[in-house]
Amino acid sequence: MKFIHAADLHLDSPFLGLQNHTIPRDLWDKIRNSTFTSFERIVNDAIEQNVDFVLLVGDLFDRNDHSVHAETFLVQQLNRLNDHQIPVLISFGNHDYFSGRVNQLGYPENTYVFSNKVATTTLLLKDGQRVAVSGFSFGSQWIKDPIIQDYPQASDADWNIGMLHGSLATVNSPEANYAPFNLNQLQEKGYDYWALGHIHKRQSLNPQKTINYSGNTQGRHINESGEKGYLMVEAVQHALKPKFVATAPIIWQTIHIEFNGESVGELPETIFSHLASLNFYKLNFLRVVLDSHI
Ligand SMILES: [Mn+2]
Repeated sequence: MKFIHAADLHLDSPFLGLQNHTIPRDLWDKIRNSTFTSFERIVNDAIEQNVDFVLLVGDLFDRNDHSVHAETFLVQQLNRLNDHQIPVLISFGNHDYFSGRVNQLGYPENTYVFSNKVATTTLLLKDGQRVAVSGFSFGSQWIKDPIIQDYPQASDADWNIGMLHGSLATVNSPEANYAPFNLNQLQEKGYDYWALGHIHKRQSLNPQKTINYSGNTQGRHINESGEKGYLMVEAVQHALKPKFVATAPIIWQTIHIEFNGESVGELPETIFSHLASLNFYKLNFLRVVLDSHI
């Protein structure tokens, strides 16, 4: 059994921070397409690797008023997965909260969208195994209630998975607005895997790496640095093991360069020779910080 855990696609993100810069048209097109490109690569991998299902854990869209472009694109990609009979489970998050009727979305039949109440859907895999997936969609921008309490205990399915867009939170922190939970509450459910969304930095919350944020699929500014993509989660005996796969076409990162008494005129050479030595293999947006050791 293997599946894709992705979250925070933020399709059609406007990259507002770059809007006031003079950027050549073809480069700007690459930037504006990057959230789409990353997701298309995820779907390519799902098909090539013949995964059992795909989980999309919230913030598929950057804004609640989904652009026509983003909505059309999502349907196209869901249709590609539908053509290969790969189920897709979607729970909307705080950026794309949804309180309408899920059957009005017009998604293909492989796609299951969680409503605003916690529910469990059971997938029957080709090898006969049953996978119970529990989740919910945000119905408004903020959810202060600890909705984790509504998740059921693990069932007798072969695998139990939770999808949850939200954050670890202490009471009264700003993050308490996003379906707050604590680690114990997740662990007490007895699930084999928690697919989390909302936090854009990829991370595991437990040493077994079965409670994970996949991070977003394309960084949108310098504070969302490094490789971005999805987690390929695979069954190894009776444990689920995640492996990160990079799909973002653009990487943001901060580079520190030391300078040692060069004149201003010599600095460009110091900077460019350092950057050349890094052998970039994809498009990088860099913040260069000069560190003085004088
Ligand atoms: Mn997000």
